[in-house]
Amino acid sequence: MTTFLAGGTGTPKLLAGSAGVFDPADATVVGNTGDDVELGGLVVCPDVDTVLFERGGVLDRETWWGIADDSATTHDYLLELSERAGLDDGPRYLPGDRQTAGRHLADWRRFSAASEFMFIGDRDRAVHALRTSLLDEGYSLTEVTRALADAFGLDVDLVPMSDDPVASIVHTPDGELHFQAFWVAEGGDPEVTDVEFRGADAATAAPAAVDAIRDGPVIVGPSNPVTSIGPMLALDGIREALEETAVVAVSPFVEDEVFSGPAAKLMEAVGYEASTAGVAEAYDFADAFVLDDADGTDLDRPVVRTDTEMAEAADAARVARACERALDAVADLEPEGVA
Ligand code: FO1
Repeated sequence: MTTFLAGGTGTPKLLAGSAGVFDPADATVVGNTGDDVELGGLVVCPDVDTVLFERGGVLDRETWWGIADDSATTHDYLLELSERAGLDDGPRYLPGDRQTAGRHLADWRRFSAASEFMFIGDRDRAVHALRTSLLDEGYSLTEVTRALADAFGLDVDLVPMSDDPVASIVHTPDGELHFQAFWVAEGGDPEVTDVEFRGADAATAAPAAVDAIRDGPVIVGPSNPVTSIGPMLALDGIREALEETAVVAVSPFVEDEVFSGPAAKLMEAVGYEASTAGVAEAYDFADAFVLDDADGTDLDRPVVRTDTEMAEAADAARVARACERALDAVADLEPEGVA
């Protein structure tokens, strides 16, 4: 068994080329759900869907989200109708009293379809409609995700981190923004003072996610430590499970340079240095790290170095092999007789 913690593009890119190193049939992928939204009544799970679409062979590899060559008929018509109705001022949050008055899984992340601020392709929207209807039929997000995984012929077991709502809320000097409003609508520009995982205290980690982490070993790909992995760590039981299993983490930084995305700004906002050293502090449960060849950070745990930039599947295979070597280094540290 190997368990991957996935969010954003880092871990999905690693997964895309790791089949020759880690057997997909023995792999579980735990997807972040902190950046999920309910948009126009449909539950959208971006991080789960990137894995779903990548492993299902339909991912748009230009963006690493959404379905390749998807049409935009509904999205474009929604924007046209919104404009004609004078409703083109999105993102339009549902009113405060509606944020917790509908589908429980969508608490604190509800947006109107008026002035739809995220691009949702037509096929992508069908996935969200099916997911939402199955949730409304009473299935858990874990069950629904596995049903979608069957529909896309996935070779890995894909499960969400929780069946309960956890909303990543970015605090700025001008107020709160849901992560998607911060990232998609505001382009990640606002100053960030804090990041909150709303609902995490009351949420339960999905049993399938905790079991997979306990079974281990675990690979944390080069995902954003704050908004991709942070929501998982905020759930009771996940950090404890990680502490008890062999964990290798790939740094999304080369010293203090991040490959892509808002990780640096978000790390600083929650009190970590925006660097590999900061990642090692945030991941105190990690037993070994994979760092870039150009990253000279001195860590207190075993390190395997390689070129960690992943443009092609061959790059991902190289990083996956480095993860395998890092896991071997962890096994060498284990006392005799301990698995
Ligand atoms: N990212 C964008 O930058 N713009 C979009 O319009 C957008 C739409 C979108 C729709 C579905 C989906 O699953 C992901 C989407 N993303 C979009 C990506 C998403 O904002 C983030 O990259 C992830 O949440 C970060 O992990």
